[in-house]
Amino acid sequence: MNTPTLLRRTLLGFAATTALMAAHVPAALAQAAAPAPTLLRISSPAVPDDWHGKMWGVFKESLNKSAPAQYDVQINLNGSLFKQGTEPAAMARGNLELASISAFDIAKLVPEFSIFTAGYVIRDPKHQQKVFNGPIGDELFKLASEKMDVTLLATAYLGTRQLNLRDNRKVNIPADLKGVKLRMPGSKEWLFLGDSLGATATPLAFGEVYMGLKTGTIDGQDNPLPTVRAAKFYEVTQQIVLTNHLVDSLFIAVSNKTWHSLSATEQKHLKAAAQAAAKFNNDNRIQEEGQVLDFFKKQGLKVNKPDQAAFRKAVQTAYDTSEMAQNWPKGLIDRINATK
Ligand code: KDO
Repeated sequence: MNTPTLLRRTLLGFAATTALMAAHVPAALAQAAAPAPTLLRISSPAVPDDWHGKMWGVFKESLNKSAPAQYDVQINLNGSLFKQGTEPAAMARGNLELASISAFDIAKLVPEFSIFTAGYVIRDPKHQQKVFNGPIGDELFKLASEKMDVTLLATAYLGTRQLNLRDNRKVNIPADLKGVKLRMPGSKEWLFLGDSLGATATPLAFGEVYMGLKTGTIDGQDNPLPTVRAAKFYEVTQQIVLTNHLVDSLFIAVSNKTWHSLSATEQKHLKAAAQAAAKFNNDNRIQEEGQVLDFFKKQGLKVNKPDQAAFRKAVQTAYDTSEMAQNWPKGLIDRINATK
């Protein structure tokens, strides 16, 4: 082959390669231009079998439908990403986008919110939804946004807390709990609740409760009954005492950094997903609470109905005379009671 032929072939080859590249450039560019999905990291101490663990699957599904491929939703249960109670700090630092946080978590930074950590304030799940989805919720959620930099998107019913004890002691009134080491989550508001029931409140993280009950480092714990089932506490306890002492809430919260980075439509999708998740949790939990006592009885647990009025009186007296109550906005307790 003489040199001009070689040159011509080389030039032809170069032209072909350039044309091939040009044909692929728009596709490559389009790929590079597609925005990366927004990362939504979720952390919860819930066990996967509990409704407020499963509700995050509903959240993810809802977003996949309303905004396909727009979000990378990462669900971390069992406290595997952040320890129970540390979620608000993680959100503030920008390490976490979403969590379900309790009134107790909020009360640490928003003392007005501690009214919802008090026993026998919220009457039942319906009352809870009315309170938080109305003007009281609006006012207090605004405070949470200002003081914690999170937006509360929906209120999930965690269930009504009951006592669950290792032994079969007779418990009718608060005095019967004297000296009982009752595990509570580790904050002063939780410990106050445990003490107000007449027990000796002992702090312990949720993930350590099963072993604590098994080995006897604690005498009992309090949680809603679906959680007693899902976390298998019934395997290491002998008795349920139906005190109904706290109609408990979890608020689906998103960090304001994430919330304010979203368009109005995106915010609408996120809120709808949180509300669908809460509804799924609430419906299933209420239904389970209506049935689960039979399950415990079949497992050999005693179910004891104590003098609830005596517990209510002791708990309400403790709160009314507490320092905490001084932070409650004037007239709020009456407004909560009047919410129908
Ligand atoms: C618990 O530790 O007893 C508690 O019920 C407290 C709640 O606020 C919430 O953190 C819950 O645990 C976890 O989600 C595990 O169910």
